[in-house]
Amino acid sequence: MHTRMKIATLAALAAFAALFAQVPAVAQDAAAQATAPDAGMIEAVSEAAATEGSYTPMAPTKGKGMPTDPRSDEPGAMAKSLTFQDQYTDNGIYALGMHDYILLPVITVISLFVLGLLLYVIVRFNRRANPVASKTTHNTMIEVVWTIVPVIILVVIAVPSITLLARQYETPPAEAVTIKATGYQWYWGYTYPDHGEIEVVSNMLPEDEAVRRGEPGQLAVDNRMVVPAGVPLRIQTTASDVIHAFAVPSLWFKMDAVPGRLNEKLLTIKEPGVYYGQCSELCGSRHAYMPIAIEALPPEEFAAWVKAQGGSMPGEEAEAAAPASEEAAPEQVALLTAR
Ligand SMILES: [Cu+2]
Repeated sequence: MHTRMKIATLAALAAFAALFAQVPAVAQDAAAQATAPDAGMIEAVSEAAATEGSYTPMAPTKGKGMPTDPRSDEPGAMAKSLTFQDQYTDNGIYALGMHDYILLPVITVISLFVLGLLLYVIVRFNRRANPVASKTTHNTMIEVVWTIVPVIILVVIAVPSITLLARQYETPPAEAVTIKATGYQWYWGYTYPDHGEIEVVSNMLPEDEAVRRGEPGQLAVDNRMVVPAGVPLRIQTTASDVIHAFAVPSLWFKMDAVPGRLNEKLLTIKEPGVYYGQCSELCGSRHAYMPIAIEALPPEEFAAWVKAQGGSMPGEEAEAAAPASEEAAPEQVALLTAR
């Protein structure tokens, strides 16, 4: 039973991979039509953003934080497009290691073993080769082996699997930088409660504009979610209309964004870079056109970006709080006049 399920899983994986390989081409055709009317608006927004501050969007590194096009000329592009993206978080590296060094070998060995058994039975025990069938019904040794071996295999898989599950539920530390991602039909909004309530509205760039900027089509956005690298982030997700999901494959991060609910998860990006993702919950007609682009910057550059957005770093809250004391002034005035 166990081995049959494994084969079924493998077949499903293969079918899924084949399906996945076709998606970009279909999506691109649709995008060309769907995004055309928004082009002017997005252009205007991005130009306004560019003139605001000293921050210049980071150029993405080819093959990092983005899927690989199987049709590209890069060596090994086809193989790379069939598996996971390179990982840039500890959990991602752990999970991908588990996939590459435990799950895939186990699946392969079991599949080949079962295939071998089937071929052996077909050749050795067909009616012609074996006219008088054996009446054997039980073999204690074989029954013990085919019970114990699958148990051992499952335990071998369970240990790293449960470890990974526990790691993914790790609570963000108190000093983590909070960023709240809100899903809208059909774009993302990012707010920074620790940084003077900066709000970033992030819309997909039209295909030709993305290509002009050297970014992957369908994944590039006008305003990215900018975060510090190497620092624990408390990513919160919610939605304003329907359920969306905030997912970035190269960071091993996926979390539902549900209206009326605040989900929270720890994310620590190991190194600076641009990491692309997509909404991963069917959320309506433009579900495919609300990509996510995270730009992880060294902490000093992140602070500069915060300044450019008109926000403040947590240490500078004293300055920001100064005008608030003026609000208290009328009471003081009242006290003074009462004397
Ligand atoms: Cu969505």
